[in-house]
Amino acid sequence: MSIKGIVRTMPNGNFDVVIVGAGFAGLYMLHRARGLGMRALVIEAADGVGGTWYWNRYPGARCDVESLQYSYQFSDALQQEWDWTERYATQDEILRYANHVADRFDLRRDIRLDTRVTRAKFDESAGKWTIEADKGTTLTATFCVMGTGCLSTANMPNFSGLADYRGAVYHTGRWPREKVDFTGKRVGVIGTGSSAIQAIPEIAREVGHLYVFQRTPNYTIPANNAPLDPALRARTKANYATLRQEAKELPSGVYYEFNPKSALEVPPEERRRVYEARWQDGGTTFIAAFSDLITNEAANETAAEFVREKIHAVVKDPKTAALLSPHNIIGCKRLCVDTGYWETFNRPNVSLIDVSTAPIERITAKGVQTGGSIYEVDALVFATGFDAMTGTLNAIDIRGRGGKRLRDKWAAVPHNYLGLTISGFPNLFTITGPGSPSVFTNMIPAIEQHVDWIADLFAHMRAKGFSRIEASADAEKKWVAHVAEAGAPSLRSHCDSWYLGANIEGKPRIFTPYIGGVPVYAKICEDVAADGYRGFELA
Ligand code: N01
Repeated sequence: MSIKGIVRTMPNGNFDVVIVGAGFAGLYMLHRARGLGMRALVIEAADGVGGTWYWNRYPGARCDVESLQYSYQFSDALQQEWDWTERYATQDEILRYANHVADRFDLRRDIRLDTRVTRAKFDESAGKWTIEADKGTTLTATFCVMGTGCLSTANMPNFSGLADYRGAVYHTGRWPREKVDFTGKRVGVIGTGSSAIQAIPEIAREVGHLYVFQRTPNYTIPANNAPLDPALRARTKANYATLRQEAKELPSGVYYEFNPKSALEVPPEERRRVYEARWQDGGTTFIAAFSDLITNEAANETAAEFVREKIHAVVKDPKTAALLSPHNIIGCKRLCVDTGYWETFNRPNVSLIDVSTAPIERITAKGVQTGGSIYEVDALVFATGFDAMTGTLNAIDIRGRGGKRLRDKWAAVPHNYLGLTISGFPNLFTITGPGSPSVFTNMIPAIEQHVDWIADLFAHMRAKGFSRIEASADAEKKWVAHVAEAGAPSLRSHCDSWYLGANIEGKPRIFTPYIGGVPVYAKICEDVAADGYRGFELA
């Protein structure tokens, strides 16, 4: 039966496609599905749209991709009418943008909020997915698309005694809607990743005293954020088509200047000049200062040393500066971007507590116990990251053919084909899923590429009268091997980070995202489609 046929005969509760998540992936997938005349519904756990930008409303939250690039490009009218106000957009502005998109394209009537999907099961005889959510919701759909995000399941370390703690507890990735008032309070922040590095300077300004519990020091580059120059905004808008195309031709999918030279082929003075220029310019472009910073350890060390010197130049207390200085690979973990992070440690109301050798032992009723001391705090902020890439999908009880659970299939390796589909799970799609470039690129264009590929597939299936598609086991096996092979030369695949699941106890260490670059990946996806959806079985 064609998709069109299914639409006509569908009773209530049956859909052509159910989309999980109303972040940027879910919103655009709904728009495209509707454009194909499909009956589509988005289910979202939050009580608003925006996905990651709905949940991560901690103080100082901003995107580390420049606002002029971190936006949809599917509608030129949309990109022309929206005016970003700063170089790096705040969480609040991005959330307003997501809401604007939902209204502008009249998406809300097909989004069910405040409903968490708990189970999705493929019914082989009907060839449909049954999707269950809390509050007794059960839906059926020919296709199920997961737009659940790469960083959406908060990681809460299981500290003993946490239940006895009498203060307030927050996680940066689950920040409350109402303003949290830390004025004059004693606050502890656990973690020094991207979220903490953005939140710490903001929280420090408000509190009586801030304790930062650091297990691993991190690299961060100043954002040099500023109001957006209206002339730059106008110029970008006038040239959007060209700029977007240029970005698609770069491995990272973000247009910034790449230096083709090795860090080791230039004299030290030139190296320093290049690093200084990137430091002054600000942001993650620092890691593109030379071509081999994430492939050659000696080259990487030159960049790492430059940042350590900067830390020592800014942080007045040499002991604190030494403690803040990382000695691992720069760019192994995603490079952080900050506003006033190192300077914050010169404040008299901020203490850095090293928990690398003496880990947090327990949380007591009054605070944090480590190294034989108890740090009494009125509030605790967990900036402890996420069970990335697979955590949210594994939290849903997803069952494919023969009742096989996805969580079991992925127990050792998150097997997938193109990061989009999974053998044994027909008609199921994962937008920016494990095995796709996702977090190594600009997320919104990465989402658009996946959604467009899925929508084109739906159109193809309708044209050919297919209603079922499944990745073959062989194609999947080859893709997983290719993802591993592409990752091998990168220093990122050998050091501890959430890219490998190293931040979650007991999680298998697999380098999950595809690091082969946007142009290579997009070409593979295009070729697969042009080749009659090579590697898939269509019925
Ligand atoms: O999480 P993280 P995040 N005891 O996993 C520490 C994106 N993002 O939310 O390194 C003590 O990076 C942990 O220590 P260690 C971005 O892609 C983007 O900050 O494991 N500490 C680490 O310091 C980013 O990479 C933006 O030793 C513990 C911290 O918690 C990703 O989200 C902004 C601990 C977790 O850092 C995740 O960033 C924010 C324990 N038991 C986030 N457990 C922008 O766009 C964990 N930690 C700018």
